[in-house]
Amino acid sequence: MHHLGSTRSSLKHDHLLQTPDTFVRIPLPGASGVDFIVHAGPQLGADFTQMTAEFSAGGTLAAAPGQRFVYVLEGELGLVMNGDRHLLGPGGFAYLPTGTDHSIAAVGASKAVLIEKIYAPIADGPAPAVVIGNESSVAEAPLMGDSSLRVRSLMPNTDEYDFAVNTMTYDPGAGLSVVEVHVMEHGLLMLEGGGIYRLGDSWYPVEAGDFIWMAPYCPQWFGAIGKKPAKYLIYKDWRRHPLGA
Ligand code: UGY
Ligand code: MN
Repeated sequence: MHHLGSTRSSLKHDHLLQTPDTFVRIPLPGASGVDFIVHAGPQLGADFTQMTAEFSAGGTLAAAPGQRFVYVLEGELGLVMNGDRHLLGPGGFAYLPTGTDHSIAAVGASKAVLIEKIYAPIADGPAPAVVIGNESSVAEAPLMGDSSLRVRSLMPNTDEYDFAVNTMTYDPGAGLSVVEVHVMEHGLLMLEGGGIYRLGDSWYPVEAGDFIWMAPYCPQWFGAIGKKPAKYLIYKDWRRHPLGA
């Protein structure tokens, strides 16, 4: 069914809402047994790439073009590094700095968020290190004192890291306390529940499975609607001077 050409997907100069009915799967060089949905990249105006990687059993990724962050949505990925094998199940994540010698292979059919970014070094700054974890063991913090809106920071918040990846969980009825307008861009995947997202001058109903890109300074607000919490995974560039100095 083609719904006569209608979709909730919308592309505007400062944001993209991409809903699953419009996802197109492509192969990428060097990967095998993996379909990629490219949500954001330089073609969109983004300074990072965010993809969903859909693995068949045994599927493998190619080497990363820069830093790589992987977050498992479904199934299980085997990450091999320095002779050690780490099994990442749902909620498992890994941050691999540029040049980290590693391989990633799916144990069975699996799905993961893949975020890649060219590193922005700071003069004489320390180098970032590998991070491996599971979201379930990261403590939640209320956003600006609001316990109905909880944030988990998956990346260390120190100068060596030039991006952040957080999950945000909203109880039904909870919302951002302000319309944010900020220099950082965002890549966002709705993981659970739904609500209304304001992006620029548009208000959209959103639900689990939707992807959103927000350009720098895109006005943004979210309110959760429904009987269960809404949750999303959100990327932002972080801790870098806007002049790149
Ligand atoms: O981290 C953030 O900027 C986050 N509060 N933005 C958002 O949820 N749209
Ligand atoms: Mn924001």
